[in-house]
Amino acid sequence: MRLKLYVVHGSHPCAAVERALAMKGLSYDVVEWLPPLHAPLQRVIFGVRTVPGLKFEGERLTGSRTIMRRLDELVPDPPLFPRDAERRRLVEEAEAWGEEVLQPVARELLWTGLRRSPQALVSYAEHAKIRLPAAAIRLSAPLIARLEGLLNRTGDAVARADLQALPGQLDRVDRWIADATIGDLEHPNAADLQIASTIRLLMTAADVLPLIEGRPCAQLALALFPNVDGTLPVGSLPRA
Ligand SMILES: N[C@@H](CCC(=O)N[C@@H](CS)C(=O)NCC(=O)O)C(=O)O
Repeated sequence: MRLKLYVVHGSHPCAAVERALAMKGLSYDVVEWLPPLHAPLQRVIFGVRTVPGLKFEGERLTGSRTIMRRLDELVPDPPLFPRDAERRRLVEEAEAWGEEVLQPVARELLWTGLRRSPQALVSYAEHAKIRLPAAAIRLSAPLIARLEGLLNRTGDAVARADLQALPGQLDRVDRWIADATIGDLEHPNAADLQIASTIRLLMTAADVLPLIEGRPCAQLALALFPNVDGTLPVGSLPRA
């Protein structure tokens, strides 16, 4: 079976799906888009504008949660969802929250910060497959950050609200680690991947890092996603 994964370098839901593919031992080809061009291209191929997208044997799937479920059907071991019904319910609840509530926070904060510090975009492209000269990224960064800000409906007011809400959201994640809904490093589940990929990306923002470091969720994020490109310098985000 030949799988083709459509991604944007640095996208956290793409990182979550790539980790799931690796856990399942599935090999796959990667098609990497340049943001924000991925939006129209994904729309043509998949009918929706977001990454990740997965194509294989006539199937076209988008959405990290949909893809995780299909991967679990294709290769049941190791499972991404517990087999016990009650445990599965708890993991699905955490996963849904991770996708719907926490995942957008990373996009909103980073694109807001990158509007103030567009040159930092070079660091987020460090290990991208599409090798663009740093000078070209620097030149296009202000426009990309502006377009992505619009696409993600973000700006200073959104970022301020996100920063205010984040400590409470991280407390919630730490409680899930404490009650073992997530946090089993030997057997990460879909909620681990969904939540930890977002927290890891948030940790690249120097204004956000102090809210996260030292917490159990920081350890989880670093363990599951040790290598993530990018550094958003201090002062890129408005104060909460
Ligand atoms: N929540 C969905 C959507 C993911 C998503 O929004 N991906 C971003 C990149 S991190 C994207 O494709 N944004 C482009 C857009 O909103 O048009 C998922 O987990 O698959």
